[in-house]
Amino acid sequence: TPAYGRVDLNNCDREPIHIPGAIQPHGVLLAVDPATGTTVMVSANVEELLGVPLDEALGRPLTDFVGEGATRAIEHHAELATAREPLTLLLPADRGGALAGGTVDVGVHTSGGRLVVEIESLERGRALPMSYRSARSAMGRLAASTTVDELTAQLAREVSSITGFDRVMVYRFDQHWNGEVVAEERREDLNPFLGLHYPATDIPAQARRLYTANWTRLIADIGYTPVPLHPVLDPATEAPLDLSHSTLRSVSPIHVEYLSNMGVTASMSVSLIVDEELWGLVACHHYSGPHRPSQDARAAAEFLGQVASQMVAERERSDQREAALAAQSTLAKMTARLSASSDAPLDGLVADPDLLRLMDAGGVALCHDEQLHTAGQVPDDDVVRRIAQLLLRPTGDVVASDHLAVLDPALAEHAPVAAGALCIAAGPESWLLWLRPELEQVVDWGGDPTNKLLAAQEGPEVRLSPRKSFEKWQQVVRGHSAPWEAWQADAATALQTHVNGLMLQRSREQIAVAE
Ligand code: BLA
Repeated sequence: TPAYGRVDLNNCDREPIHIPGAIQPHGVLLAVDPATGTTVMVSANVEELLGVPLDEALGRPLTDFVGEGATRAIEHHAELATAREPLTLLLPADRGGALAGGTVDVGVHTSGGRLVVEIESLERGRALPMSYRSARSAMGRLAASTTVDELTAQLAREVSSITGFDRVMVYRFDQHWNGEVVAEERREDLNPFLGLHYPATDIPAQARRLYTANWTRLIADIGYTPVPLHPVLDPATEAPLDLSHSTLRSVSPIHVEYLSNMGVTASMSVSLIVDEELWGLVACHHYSGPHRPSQDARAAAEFLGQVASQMVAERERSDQREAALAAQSTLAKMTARLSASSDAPLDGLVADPDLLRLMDAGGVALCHDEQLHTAGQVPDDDVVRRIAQLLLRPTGDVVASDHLAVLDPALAEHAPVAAGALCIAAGPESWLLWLRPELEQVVDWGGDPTNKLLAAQEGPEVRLSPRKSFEKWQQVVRGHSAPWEAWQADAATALQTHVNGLMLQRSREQIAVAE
């Protein structure tokens, strides 16, 4: 395993980001031995913030740092199983340090058998505390959404108003952990990121794992100097302190580089967890200097993230239902038109523009009695036949692929029109085949003129940026089409059944006429 802070772009997924040995400077960390109640590790800014010289800060009781009242509150809080919520406490004024006499937010958790106490100042008036009433009305607005898109858009709005970040995005993972910005609330003068895609490497596996356990993280000032822990290893175990659940954890330098290249000056993100898996993140950016919402505001954002997470699964199911219903109604119209038309049914079918729309396809091919009928964007006939041959099952099963080149590398060159396909047999010698172009052709990062401008400003020396990420995403998805949905396979089957019935009926009519 590479050491913390010693990784490059190739092994950054192995950086142990949970043991940075340092925190961000907007707070102070004390690790206490619960057996003795005295400090075993402290952050090096303990004198600056709490007035206790570093060389006298170890082996001392909490009262020496925060006074008796606060110590009692902290010890009581530590005993509660539900100690997620931050404590707000008043520190005594009779000692030095920037926090003396002030109101502070205190987070308490255990790690490696130590009681970890994190203290940061509460900047009054920066953020309004989340009241029960405002939480309830925010939940009501989230619940009023009927689709995933509406839900994520509302979540971005709520988190934006609670935290005051310049840009709040909802970032959603796909099955390969690539991501897309699916909702955005931003300061009006900022360029939109909505609809942009990023490769899985931008949020490496160990970070995703950490974000599944700890749901909120903040970088209050991208330009910060990390404050080391003292000593950096726990004297009892020689192990670094695991900061997975710390709110002050110093973040990966590579990620800080990424954010500063983007012009971000402060950042926060909140995990969205569906069925115990990371579904996405609420990602927040600030561009106008340091930004530190109160612990209360962060906890409220996390709470709304949890509420929204629970609504996502339900909205996803209903989105699927809606899409399936819309497909059924399109199908009904198509089949009605087919039945009513006196043309040969297959000619009528291929000419129907709904045939492409039904499946979100770019091209379609129908083969009957060796005859190929096509519509939309399709490759040459022999390529179409080759794709059908690869996917066709005589059993009539629907077979779909969003990456045809893995079935036959020779198909890679046809990806601009046929990266993915869905195929169904419509009879002994006939089949239907829908084709989709590769995703890369569909999504255009430079579509927004401001992003083009941004790209032009970045010199070649910039190795981490949204534009570079987007290019990497394009490489990752090269040759892939958008995935096919289960309801689309169902629609194909329904259509095939209807067309078969119609063909049978027409051939009976022809026989009857001939007799
Ligand atoms: C973490 N990367 C993150 C996080 C986000 C992103 C949201 C969570 C931390 C936070 O809240 O800031 C990615 N942020 C994005 C993306 C957008 C955004 C895609 O705003 C798009 C708009 N990052 C890289 C590369 C590496 C990398 C190439 O781009 C490694 C080589 C690493 N990203 C990386 C690491 C973390 C991270 C290590 C964890 C940071 C930490 O929590 O310590």
